[in-house]
Amino acid sequence: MARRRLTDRQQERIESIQKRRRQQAERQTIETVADRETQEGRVLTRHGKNLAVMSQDGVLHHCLTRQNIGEPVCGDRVVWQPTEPGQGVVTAILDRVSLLSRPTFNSTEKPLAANITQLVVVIAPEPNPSQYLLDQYLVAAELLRIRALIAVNKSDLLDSRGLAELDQGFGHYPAIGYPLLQISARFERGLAPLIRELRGQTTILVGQSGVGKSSLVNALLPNIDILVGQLSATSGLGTHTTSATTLYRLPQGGELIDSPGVRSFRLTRLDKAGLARGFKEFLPFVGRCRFSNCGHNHEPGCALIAAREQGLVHPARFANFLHMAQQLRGDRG
Ligand SMILES: Nc1nc2c(ncn2[C@@H]2O[C@H](COP(=O)(O)OP(=O)(O)O)[C@@H](O)[C@H]2O)c(=O)[nH]1
Ligand SMILES: [Mg+2]
Ligand SMILES: [Zn+2]
Repeated sequence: MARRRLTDRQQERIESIQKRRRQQAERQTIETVADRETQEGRVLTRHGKNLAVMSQDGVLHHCLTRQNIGEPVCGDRVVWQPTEPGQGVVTAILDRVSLLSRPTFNSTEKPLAANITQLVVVIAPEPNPSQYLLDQYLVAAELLRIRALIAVNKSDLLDSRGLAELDQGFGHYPAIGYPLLQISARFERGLAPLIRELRGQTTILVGQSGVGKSSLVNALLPNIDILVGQLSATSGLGTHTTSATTLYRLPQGGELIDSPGVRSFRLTRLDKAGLARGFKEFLPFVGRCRFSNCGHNHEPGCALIAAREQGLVHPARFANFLHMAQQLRGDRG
């Protein structure tokens, strides 16, 4: 027993010495470049402390981060300094237009991707699409203040009955401001309008498992294997797996962030008023109820109920709002 414990302690000591040496080496690289000229770059992906940063001339660099500047994530625009060929140190994170986080077990949020400007919610006739899940994604987009559109994949499976069902369930979204594009990733059909919408944007794909997100990424990025290979080859990133959130530049313009982590993200802490802001067609009616603390359930003088009755708010959207509000209350209780 005594010998065993000693061995463990020795092991710990060795590890701590190694760790200190590693940290020292990192500090030295970081400090000796203080006089090098800085440049801007884009974080394409991260593997622990290792970043793949693309310089403005399109070359990949393996970078570490100077301490106390925060945690750069995929999509960040950063200031960095070269150290040796292909390597550098990130010295600052530039202002983010948006930050997508995912909740963790200890109720903190882990930043996943920065500077996303657009969410594409992928639905398909199979698996059966859920309006509720779609509305959750759309609320998330509104709260992040980013654009959102809906891509109906597997349109090759839609017969006239399927088309009628699609229109019945989802035909009201374009009027709210969410374009509905019919595509087929498998047969590469209908992609041109989507590709146009992706230009000039940094887009992330979300949606239920099985709707065809991976197929769509592959259709939009025919050279993805080469890109992943280049990222893996970027020194220090090790074997880059597709499980890491990664930014790809689309050949026709725009950027696509592929992140398994957000494919099923849910809304976190939020109150009812915040939730109402996530339903953007509600805006003209919010704050116009007779009672300032109106629950929009059956109160007299409720402006939202009136809007629904006048056909200004779709009943399904209103029902989903009330149901989501109930879930929020449930979380708190
Ligand atoms: N019929 C049809 N099937 C598709 C299409 N796109 C993807 N699929 C199939 O749907 C299944 C799930 O696709 P996948 O890309 O893995 O979905 P993900 O879970 O959202 O990434 C696979 O069997 C695909 O071949 C499409 O446009 N049409
Ligand atoms: Mg997939
Ligand atoms: Zn009300």
